[in-house]
Amino acid sequence: MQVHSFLKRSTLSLFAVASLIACSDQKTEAKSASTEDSTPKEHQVFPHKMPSEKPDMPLSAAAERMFNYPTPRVQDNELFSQFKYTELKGFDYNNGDGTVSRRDPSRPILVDGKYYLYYTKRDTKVPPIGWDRANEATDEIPSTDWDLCDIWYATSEDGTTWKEEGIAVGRPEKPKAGWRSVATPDILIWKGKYYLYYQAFNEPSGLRGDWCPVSVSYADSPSGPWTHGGDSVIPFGKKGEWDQDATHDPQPIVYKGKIHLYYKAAYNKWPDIRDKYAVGHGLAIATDPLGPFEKHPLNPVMTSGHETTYFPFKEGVATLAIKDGNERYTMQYAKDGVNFEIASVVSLAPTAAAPFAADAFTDSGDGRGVSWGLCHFTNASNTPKKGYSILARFDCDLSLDVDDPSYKKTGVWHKPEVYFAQAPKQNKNPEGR
Ligand code: AAL
Repeated sequence: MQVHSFLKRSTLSLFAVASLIACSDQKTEAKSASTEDSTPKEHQVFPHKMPSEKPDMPLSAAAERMFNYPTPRVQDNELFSQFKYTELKGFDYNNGDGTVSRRDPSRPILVDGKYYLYYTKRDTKVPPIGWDRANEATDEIPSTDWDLCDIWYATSEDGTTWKEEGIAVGRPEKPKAGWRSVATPDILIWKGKYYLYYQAFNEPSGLRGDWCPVSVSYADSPSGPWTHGGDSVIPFGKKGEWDQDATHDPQPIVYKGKIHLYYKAAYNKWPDIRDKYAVGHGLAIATDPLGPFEKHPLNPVMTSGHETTYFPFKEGVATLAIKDGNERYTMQYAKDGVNFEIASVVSLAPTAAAPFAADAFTDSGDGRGVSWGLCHFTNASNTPKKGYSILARFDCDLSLDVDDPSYKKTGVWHKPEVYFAQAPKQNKNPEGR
């Protein structure tokens, strides 16, 4: 009896243990099946050490975007830089009375150990009266700062002290294109010759908008003499197209064996909605510097930036977008020179930036970037009645060959006066807004 009941108990226990094991096996199986299928993974948290590549885990939109930039940390980003500024020596501005102005510099080029720079120079009897009074402009009274101008050039050994050499391309006689003003040049070196592209005005700027096609002149030497090579080299868009009446800031680089001429047009603007303007940059491509230039079908290729600043970078092209547009104050990069993506956001960026790019025309396929250039300040005067612009130098580290941590710091500290100078209207006019 005892033996029987022992056996019975043992049998029962064995059965119970076996069932427990079977049951727990089933559970394990079920658990592992559900891990593979539907049970949410263990919650992963973004790591403390910055990953060099996008981690394989759910990310917020902002965290996801971090890995779309050249590097997730801005300080490591070759297309991020601070900008530092130096006053130029060698240019006289007539005591700042508004009658002499220099603006819209070309990118400097280095030829036989000397830098050459081309720019808009105005030397008029009186300061500009403003484009809203363009119909009062005369042969001696400029409407805008870039009205009644010529293209001058200067040379330098260090990029800071300049010697003004004289006029490179002056206004031709009426009615040739540019008789009223020639402005905003940039330079191309192509097959041993030099080409200047510039805005050619036949009327005071402001009359029908900032209306000017682009002309070109060429020379065997950077100091000229310059021969007129053609007008309207970038055709205006047809009526109703974004660039129907502006092709500004022409800036050429040599890329993939061809001349890539970037230009800007302000649109959505004239004649009646000046304050609603937008900017776009177009790309026009040619194999002959005198044209024909063919516009890229995806124009505008940039939708931000008041001027054009393009340079070869790695296998593609980099650009700086200044002042205008949703993507203002960004560096952008396009692997194909056409489809630009934001590479970094910058502060205190140079206006009308024209960096020295040693490989702007060499088509190396491995652009090294830039570390200095020229820019302008259009508010050099204390009073708008004597408005004029000055040229200046900026330094930066947007170069693959420079590694200067002082340009990669993220803080730019301005004195309170800089902010208080941007006072709301009522502070300036206590009587009311
Ligand atoms: C500049 C440039 C073009 C415009 C005017 C002079 O900053 O965009 O050159 O026409 O302003």
